[in-house]
Amino acid sequence: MVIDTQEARHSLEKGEFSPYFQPLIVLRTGKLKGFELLARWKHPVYGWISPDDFIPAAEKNGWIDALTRELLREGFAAMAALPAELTLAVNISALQLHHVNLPERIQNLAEATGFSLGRLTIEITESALGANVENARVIANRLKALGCKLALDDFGTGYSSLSQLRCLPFDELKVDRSFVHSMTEERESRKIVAAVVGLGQSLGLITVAEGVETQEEAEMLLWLGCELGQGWLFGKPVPAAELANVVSAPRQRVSADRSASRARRVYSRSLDAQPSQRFAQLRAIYDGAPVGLAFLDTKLRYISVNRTLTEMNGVPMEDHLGRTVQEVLPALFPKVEQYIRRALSGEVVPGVEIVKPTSGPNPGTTIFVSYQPARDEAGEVVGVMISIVDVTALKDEEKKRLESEEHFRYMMELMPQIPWVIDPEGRALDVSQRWLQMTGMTDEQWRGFGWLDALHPDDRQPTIDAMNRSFRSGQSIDVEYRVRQPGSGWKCLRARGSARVGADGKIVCWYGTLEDIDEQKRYQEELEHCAVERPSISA
Ligand code: G
Ligand code: G
Ligand code: MN
Repeated sequence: MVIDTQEARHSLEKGEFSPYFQPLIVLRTGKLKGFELLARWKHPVYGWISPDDFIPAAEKNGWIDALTRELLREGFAAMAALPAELTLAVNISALQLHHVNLPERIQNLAEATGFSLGRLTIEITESALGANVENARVIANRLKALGCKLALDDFGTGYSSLSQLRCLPFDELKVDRSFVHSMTEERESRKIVAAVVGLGQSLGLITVAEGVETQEEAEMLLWLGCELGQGWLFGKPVPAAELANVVSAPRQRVSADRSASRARRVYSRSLDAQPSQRFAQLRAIYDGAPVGLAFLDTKLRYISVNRTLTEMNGVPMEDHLGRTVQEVLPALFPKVEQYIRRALSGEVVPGVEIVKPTSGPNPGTTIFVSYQPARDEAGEVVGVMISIVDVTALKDEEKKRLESEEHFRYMMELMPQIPWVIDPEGRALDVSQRWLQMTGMTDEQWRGFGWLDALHPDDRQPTIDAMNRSFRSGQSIDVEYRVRQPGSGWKCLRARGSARVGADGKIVCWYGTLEDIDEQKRYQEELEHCAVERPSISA
């Protein structure tokens, strides 16, 4: 569209141009940081004219300074009425950055409206820097001396962006909205945004994402470590009259509970520390863990290992990094490859017990290994996290325990008495195999109160009574009863047992033995028989 210079200047005088303000948000807290001032022109005949049309015309035809002066005057006045911590960002054209009196003019406007320049950020597009970098640098330094901050706008769209970054003392980097907008769909955009945010962080710059339209984009940006966000999600540009409403509007945190995973929330919280500090803290935790830890890339190369793992593998850190598992641990590799590949295909392999091969380091030790896919901000698997615990000592303990249990069982089965264990109410918990042989009961039948079924009906109640007395008093059990022997009638047994008392003074269970007193009984009966007969003889 062709814009007539005369008419534009006339419009400027009539006040048809006005500043609009778009909110900038701190992604981590969701709080309002400030606004970017955007020029708007409402023509009485043509309606809204886009800045993309009139800014180039204003630059070309020499009325950009007049326009900027008008916008800043109104913008500063509007901001002066808002809380002092809110900032204002303004766009400055390439040309203007070469005007030696730019800092002075800005300073005068600020003073006239009572606006502090500590709140001002000057946004410069990378293409704006143009040929005379030296001149731009002098002006930029003077603006900084006045307290202004400098932002590199629309980063990533022009060419030689990286060399521009070196030219001026920038404080902020604004990631162009074309990348932000496609980052949730396009892997390339996402990687570019991640890299730009990383670049900004490593240069100590505040990173700002432009054109944030969805919650998903905001979450991803937060997760990447981007600090500020701007876009329709947080608010469209508004005129000065609506500023107070925007300032007082309630705001939501980006990383609310909807956030995709716990890991992301934990990560965003750890952003409280400076990146370098955070790294040192994590490194200390990582190295100090009593667990071997490693990160492999998709080509099965070690990207990172902790100290514990270097000791477990008997291989120094530097001999791990960049080399594959197969190269570092050739003997172990065939045993673990399948699990690594499963994790790379997205499966969590939570715990595998592996005995180390005799030809590798620490032969014969048993390790317990977990494999977890590592994903990037869009869920794509980018590697595998491995954690390894040496369980050799535990395994040895278990083996010893099993052996000792085995000894005990063997001894029990050889004893003439039949051992048993019952709970404090009389339910059978364990009994020797010989009880089964003797009574013909199956494993299911004797459990609980089932064992009572083997008793002679006349002996059942007296046995229960006697045991209940012991349960109440804690005194030893000592009862006699007859049990059914399939095919050979009744056998007389004597059951004796004592309580095992727990730390709380309560009975945990009862241990006891059964003794075959059949012959003894028969002998006794015979004796009694004799005794009964004897008087009749003597009579
Ligand atoms: O909302 P939007 O259409 O306002 O902005 C279009 C482009 O115009 C953006 O790249 C923005 O940086 C630029 N722009 C908006 N206002 C100004 C201004 O006051 N001065 C300059 N130089 N550029 C502006
Ligand atoms: O100066 P800069 O190029 O950053 O100006 C911001 C531009 O982006 C303006 O044109 C503004 O209207 C536009 N804009 C701001 N937020 C959004 C957004 O969420 N989506 C889109 N598509 N444009 C936006
Ligand atoms: Mn801008």
